[in-house]
Amino acid sequence: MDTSVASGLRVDRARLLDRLERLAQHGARADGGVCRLALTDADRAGRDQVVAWMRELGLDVVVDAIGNVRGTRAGREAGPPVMTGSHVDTVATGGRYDGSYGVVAGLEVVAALNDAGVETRRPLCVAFFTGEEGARFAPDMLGSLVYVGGLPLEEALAVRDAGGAVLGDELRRCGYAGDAPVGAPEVHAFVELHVEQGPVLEAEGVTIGAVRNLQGISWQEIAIEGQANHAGTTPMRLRHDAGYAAAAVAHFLRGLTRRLGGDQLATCGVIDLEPNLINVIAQRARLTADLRNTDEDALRRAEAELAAFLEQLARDEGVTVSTRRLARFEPVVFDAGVADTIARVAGELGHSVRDATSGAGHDAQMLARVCPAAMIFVPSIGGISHNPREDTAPEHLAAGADVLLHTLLELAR
Ligand code: HGY
Ligand code: MN
Ligand code: MN
Repeated sequence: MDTSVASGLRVDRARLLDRLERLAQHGARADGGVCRLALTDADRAGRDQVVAWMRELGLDVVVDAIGNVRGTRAGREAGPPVMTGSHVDTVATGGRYDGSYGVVAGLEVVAALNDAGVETRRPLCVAFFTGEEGARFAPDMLGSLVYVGGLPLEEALAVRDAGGAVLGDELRRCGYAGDAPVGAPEVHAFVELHVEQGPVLEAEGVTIGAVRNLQGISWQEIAIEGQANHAGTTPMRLRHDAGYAAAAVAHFLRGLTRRLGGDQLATCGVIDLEPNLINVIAQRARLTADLRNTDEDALRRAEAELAAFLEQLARDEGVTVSTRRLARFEPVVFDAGVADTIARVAGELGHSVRDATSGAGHDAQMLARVCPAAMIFVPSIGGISHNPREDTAPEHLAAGADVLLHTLLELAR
């Protein structure tokens, strides 16, 4: 059967958009965004919805011991599948496309092949991975990291969230503590479709990004212990102010990026103070540092400079500072052959395409450890993501799904 781009085989845009809309109802926020933190009831509801669609499409559904879910469509031959997928969990103030789009588009590819009666040589698999965001249980990309054997299962199951809940308990509570083993999967190739979450494609008026690399990520939690005291009676020279120290770290990080330049990024996304009262010098602070760079040596330098600053701050302010690593992934270069296929297919479909670098972490970076992997990006309106305003034009959502369809067909031949 002719399944080439010229055959006219395409996804069904209306069905794609309808499933995206229906998935966004699970964990819907009043502002139009989505909150499906990993292994909460909303995440379970989203998972259940996707599994129901997998079953409707005739996929063989498998849940593994960390809650990753794989729906497989048989090929003419058995053997390692061509896999696509992403994640169903979101940050607390998420949009409706981060993660969801890659999973729903994977299902749409299956639906289009079913409608057209196309049988592929290799099996096709659509997956979603547990806790990609890392916003509740760190590190990010946790499920796919365990899937490829990068984090021991028992260690992952023992991870606690900020409230002390244990990942393994939440997995069981949600009914996704599966039987399938994790560790050394056989995957022929992996392609993840994702919104860019940045401004580049839109700024250049380009529809498709063939993602060839992904920057390194360093997450750490910083705990500062000072001395609570009266804001009105304590002379400045006698203070050990955890609130000031936390603010000094955030200010240092911004200066660090200016000083290092290049691709260095730094974010202080969490700053919690105790007792967090207007007239009490803060006893303690818990904050986070998210450092990213496409260059591993530069990222290590940024980490070293932050460590040196924290030591100096502790001495100067008379506070104690401790750090805990939450995630550390080196930059990843994706498979050139798969990225070339994505670029070529996009061109054949008549879409503008450019090479892209991912600023965000993705499950594809973990699958790249065990098989040839790459990603497809479509534009984010205003470059906005991790924000309820996240949005992408319907024609771009359909274009990305068509590129995914024909890329997977090429890899599954
Ligand atoms: O943090 C990230 O880059 C991804 O959204 N988990
Ligand atoms: Mn994502
Ligand atoms: Mn995300």
